[in-house]
Amino acid sequence: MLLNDKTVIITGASRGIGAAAALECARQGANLVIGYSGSPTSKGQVDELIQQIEAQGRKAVAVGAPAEDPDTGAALVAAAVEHFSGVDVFVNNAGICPFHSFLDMPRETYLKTVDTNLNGAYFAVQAAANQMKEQGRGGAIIAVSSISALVGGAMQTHYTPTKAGLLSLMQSCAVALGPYGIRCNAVLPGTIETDINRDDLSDTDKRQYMESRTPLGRLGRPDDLAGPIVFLASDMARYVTGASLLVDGGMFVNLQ
Ligand code: NAD
Ligand code: RM4
Repeated sequence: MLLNDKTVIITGASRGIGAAAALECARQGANLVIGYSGSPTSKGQVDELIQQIEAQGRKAVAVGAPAEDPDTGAALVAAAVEHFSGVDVFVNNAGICPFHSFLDMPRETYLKTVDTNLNGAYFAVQAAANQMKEQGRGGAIIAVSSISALVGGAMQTHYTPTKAGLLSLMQSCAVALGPYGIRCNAVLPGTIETDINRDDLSDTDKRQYMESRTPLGRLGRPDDLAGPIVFLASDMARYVTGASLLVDGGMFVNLQ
């Protein structure tokens, strides 16, 4: 039990990487605050996830609040305080990637992507950090960044800067929050099959290219991220801060 009786907040945890991480945190003994967009579809998925968490003998509450709202972080923290008396781990996972070409990128698509992936995250991390500082027992903050923080994509010019921004945010927050014992790290997933890239990977040529670039021979699954996130959240990583962990089956280093 790496997270016994810890309280973990995860944003965008209705499905995909966030849901897989939430379930593994529960298996490791944590109680969960599940952030989700507030849409009816997400609510149904969250209800199922909560049942799975409760089947592990742990507790979970859901907070429907959009990631782009600067007040969402405070709402998530308030739920953690109300139900579990505080927060030990904050995982910023919510994100969107509406694939689109650069020269005709709609202004709204760009702004929505930056607001959801980065601007909301900034205020959520700030809210979690203030609560952790007040509690005085340290904490762990993890951002789900991306391999796309390090490399570009013609259809991701709105998205990759948000992922680089999250990585940079964790580096600066590691410096700002180290004195309070709050560790800040990033995970950088490669290509993980989820709803975010379902359309993109329905192009067979693109999918085969992504697979062939991956030395471990397959695309990722959401639960491939669960172990790395739990590790960074746990005391096993007590001297790890400001770090970034690629979880990409080797895709990044595969040049030739
Ligand atoms: P996903 O689409 O399955 O999950 C995204 C989650 O974010 C969902 O729960 C969704 O409801 C939530 N979300 C979306 N908009 C939201 C909003 N406005 N407010 C609150 N929640 C919102 O995809 P995923 O792959 O699990 O993505 C999770 C994170 O992982 C994202 O930040 C994504 O950028 C990152 N990531 C994914 C991959 C990949 O290949 N799948 C690679 C690198 C990084
Ligand atoms: C990731 C990476 C993946 C893509 C997802 C949407 O950061 O670029 O290849 O499928 O984003």
